Amino acid sequence: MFHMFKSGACLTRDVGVGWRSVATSLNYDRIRRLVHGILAGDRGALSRAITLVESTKREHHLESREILSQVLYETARKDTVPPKTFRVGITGPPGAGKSTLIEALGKHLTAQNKKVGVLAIDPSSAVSGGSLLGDKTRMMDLSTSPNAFIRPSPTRGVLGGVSAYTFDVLCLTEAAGFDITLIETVGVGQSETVVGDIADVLCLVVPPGGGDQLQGIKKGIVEVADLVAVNKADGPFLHAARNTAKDYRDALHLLRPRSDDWTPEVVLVSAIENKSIDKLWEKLEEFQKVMNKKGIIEARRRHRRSEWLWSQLKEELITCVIQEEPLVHALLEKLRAKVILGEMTPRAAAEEIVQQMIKK
Ligand SMILES: Nc1nc2c(ncn2[C@@H]2O[C@H](COP(=O)(O)OP(=O)(O)OP(=O)(O)O)[C@@H](O)[C@H]2O)c(=O)[nH]1
Ligand SMILES: [Mg+2]
Repeated sequence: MFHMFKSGACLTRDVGVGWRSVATSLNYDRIRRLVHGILAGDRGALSRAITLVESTKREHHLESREILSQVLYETARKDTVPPKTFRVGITGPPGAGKSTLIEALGKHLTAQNKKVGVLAIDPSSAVSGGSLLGDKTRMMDLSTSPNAFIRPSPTRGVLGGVSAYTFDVLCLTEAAGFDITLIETVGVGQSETVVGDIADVLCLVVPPGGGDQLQGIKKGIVEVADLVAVNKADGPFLHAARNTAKDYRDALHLLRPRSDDWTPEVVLVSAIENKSIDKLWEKLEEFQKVMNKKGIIEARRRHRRSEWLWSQLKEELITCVIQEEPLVHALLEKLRAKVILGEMTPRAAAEEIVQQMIKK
């Protein structure tokens, strides 16, 4: 059932046929051009490669996998410890000003000649079409900078699949030299843990509001935040923003910090008026410095890569083998009925299915 990979011979699957090894004629010229382009920082090549990653066509998927493996080979050779790349997760409730803040922070960084990538993970996009187009227009100024690369990440509707998919895009943007990545996600439900899987630091953006506001924000997000930015600290909102900042400081004070090396802080900012954006970046950089000094960012990345392997393997096995192997699928349906009726334990059913798969 399992085959070795060789260039041009890839593991693939055809619906209803199961796993098989086929010699696929990939467009190696295009692959070579794109890999060179990406490594040289060519944004056009980067965009085209990301389109291949996003494509649902089989040959595009295989090409993107080849591009990624070549790009990773090159970047891994040049990788430094601690990593020079920095992945900043920006989460928070809808309308808190995340996109506006990313634009302000992005402009602050590109003005210093830093290269910034912007990715958006939008768990709602699969259902509603999402607000990604809106985000792109909101980041109009930043998107014209040659030092910025903005790419919304459409999700495939499966939260578990988001991080690995976005991770592929991240590998490409970093290989193209965009060392700082700002990743936006709406802090509802599970998405903040998804961004937590990718980001080195998590910044929670909140709008001004009374105590009720704080209650409305999932406690879980506050627990995993490394920094809280109270946005819209301007005009008529200034007073409320100061109160909100105090509420968060009090709340954070009661929580046990996630790391012994970092105590989360609250920063008052105004993305629209560009106030304290420099201070926010200073704090983020301080986090990076402190964590890198102890090797924590690299250690966390390694741990997560290993975790991803397991979750991807599970996902691949389930979709590729069970769903597309008719016999195993039929067995699954049969045993599922027994499990539902309580005639068989889920564990025994799973074991029997795996035994069948191994025998094939
Ligand atoms: N007064 C004020 N308004 C702001 C500020 N930042 C953002 N806004 C406004 O808040 C609204 C939402 O801003 P966005 O940046 O789209 O917020 P978001 O968190 O990205 O929203 P979603 O992506 O839809 O969750 C817009 O009308 C912004 O103009 C700020 O610093 N001050
Ligand atoms: Mg937004």
